[in-house]
Amino acid sequence: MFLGLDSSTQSLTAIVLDPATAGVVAECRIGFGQDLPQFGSPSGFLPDGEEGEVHANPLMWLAALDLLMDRLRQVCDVSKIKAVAGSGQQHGSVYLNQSFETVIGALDASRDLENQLVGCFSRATSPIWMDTSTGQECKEIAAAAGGDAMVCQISGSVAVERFTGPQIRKFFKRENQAYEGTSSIHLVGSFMASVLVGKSANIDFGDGAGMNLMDLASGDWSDVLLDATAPELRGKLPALASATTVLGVISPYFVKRYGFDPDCKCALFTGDNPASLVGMGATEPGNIVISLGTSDTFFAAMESAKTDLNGYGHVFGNPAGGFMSLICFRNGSLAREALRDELGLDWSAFEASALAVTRDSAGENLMLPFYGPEITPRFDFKRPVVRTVHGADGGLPASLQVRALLEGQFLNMRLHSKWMDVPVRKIRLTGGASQNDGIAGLVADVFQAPVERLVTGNSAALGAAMIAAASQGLEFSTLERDFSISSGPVIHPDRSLASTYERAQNRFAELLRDVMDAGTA
Ligand code: XUL
Repeated sequence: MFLGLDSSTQSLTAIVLDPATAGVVAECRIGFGQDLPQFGSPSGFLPDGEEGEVHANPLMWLAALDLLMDRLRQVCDVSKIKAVAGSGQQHGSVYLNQSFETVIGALDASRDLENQLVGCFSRATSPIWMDTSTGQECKEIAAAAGGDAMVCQISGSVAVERFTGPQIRKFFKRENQAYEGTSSIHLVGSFMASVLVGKSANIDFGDGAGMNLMDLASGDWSDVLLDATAPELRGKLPALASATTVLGVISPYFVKRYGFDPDCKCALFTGDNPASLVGMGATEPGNIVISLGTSDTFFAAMESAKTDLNGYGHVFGNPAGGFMSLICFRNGSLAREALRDELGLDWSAFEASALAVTRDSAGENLMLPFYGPEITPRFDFKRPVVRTVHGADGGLPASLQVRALLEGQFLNMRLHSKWMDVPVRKIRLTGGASQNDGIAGLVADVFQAPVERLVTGNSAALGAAMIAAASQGLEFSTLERDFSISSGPVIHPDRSLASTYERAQNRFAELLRDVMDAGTA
């Protein structure tokens, strides 16, 4: 059996799979808000950060790991697990002092992780991907490295607020002594992997590419970017390696405390999006994944590393080899929930309106679907901008507002994914809102491509379990055939709407340009 862990924004999830029966044996989830209320993070992060800061308490992730393992051993025989791998919310960073390696190398199985590691942090909290506080540092890094295009060419992304390099630079500038007292900087995923294996883990190419520090071409840290970010940085970063690298066997802590086999192997943790690419069966170019989550993401395997000169898209390592692209939209569920609340609907009524809309209103009413700052496109939106068929703002019945919002989200995705230049042969849709047939149908129509949904609810944890299996010699193609299974019939696009959505996309692009040029929303 193989275990995949997904340490995401709001929860820690485990999936155990058995390739012999092509089945998922167990699934467990710890919700940070619900199961660990003592950390004061109802949505997985510390509320009320100033100036766009969004941090989380890394001790919460450790408490979740203990709790999860305890639940897991009650629902499955963990001694049969041959290998573990994982995924973590991308970009988030954990700052550790020199005691970290000693402590994780000698954990006492009678005491919990939180209490043993509490003294290992040189920074008490971890900035996560939702943090937008490093605009100034992004500018400084770009200037020092020779401009945005250079940063993008080396690392696959322009300097981005939530990426780890700009976050590290801010820490270096604002808390210089604490930076100097930092022996190692891990990503959320490589931090969890380190604890599991009892020594400092490598960062994989998938997650490493989300830092603005990795040279995509060489697969090593880039000296230009390291120098542009903070002094002495190379010495604080773990080495890079591919996701299927075996780090060693699981730490005796997990053997003694939870009953793991002492020979259970640990592979690396990758980012949640690269892991999801695997779980969604999309490691080969042609299958596009759209994930409708807290943030919406659009990602796909790529033939070669192509970069987005507009600076919105990113290139990461594909855990199965080669590259993947990713575009992240901040106003995902955030916006769907905001409109739902504004209209006073519950989810089922919201989804029913998405389902109920008639096709003759397709693409008619435009909405820039942003309730707050967006990263794709990067703009400080305050509220959605609506243009009805009559040109005026608002006044639309609820169902048409829901349709305009969803169409707006998918038109925005279509517009900002053009640079990838990958054929959209099939879309695999995942995440909370994907189960709704109306929403899935809209995706098919807007992109004019067939849409499939998979049986799994957590593609990142599933992908991580598949990476664990691949680290032991199983083929990704076999794993994808057996585990990335479609949950129902393919939803085909209405081909008669092709030109409607072509036009809608152009009008959407124009409206976006007008609003952004005017500088207010
Ligand atoms: C990707 C991104 C998010 C996080 C959290 O760039 O910021 O998708 O990985 O899921």
